[in-house]
Amino acid sequence: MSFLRTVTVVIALSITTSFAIAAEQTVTLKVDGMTCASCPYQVQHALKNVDGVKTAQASLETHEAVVVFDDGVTQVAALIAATKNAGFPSTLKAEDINHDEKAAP
Ligand SMILES: [Cu+2]
Repeated sequence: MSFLRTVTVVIALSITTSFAIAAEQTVTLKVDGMTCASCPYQVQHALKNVDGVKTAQASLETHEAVVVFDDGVTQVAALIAATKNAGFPSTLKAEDINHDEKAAP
């Protein structure tokens, strides 16, 4: 629990220091444990239950979930926690955000 709390604090600090304006973000999660056609729906359902998530699209073929969310309301850690709690551990695969380092080659 203390690790989770530390992560939460770090995220909270990074939000207050680097996110002046809430924005829509799109991330791709690598999702483990999807084995049949209904699994992606469970993943999507779990993600869409997270406050701030606009859309979630999970794929059995790629084992990925693409999530659009408001970064002023939630963060990637909450998305990952949501899939994990639903039985599908996930990790961040790609982050499509407007950070400055993203623009650099
Ligand atoms: Cu399944």
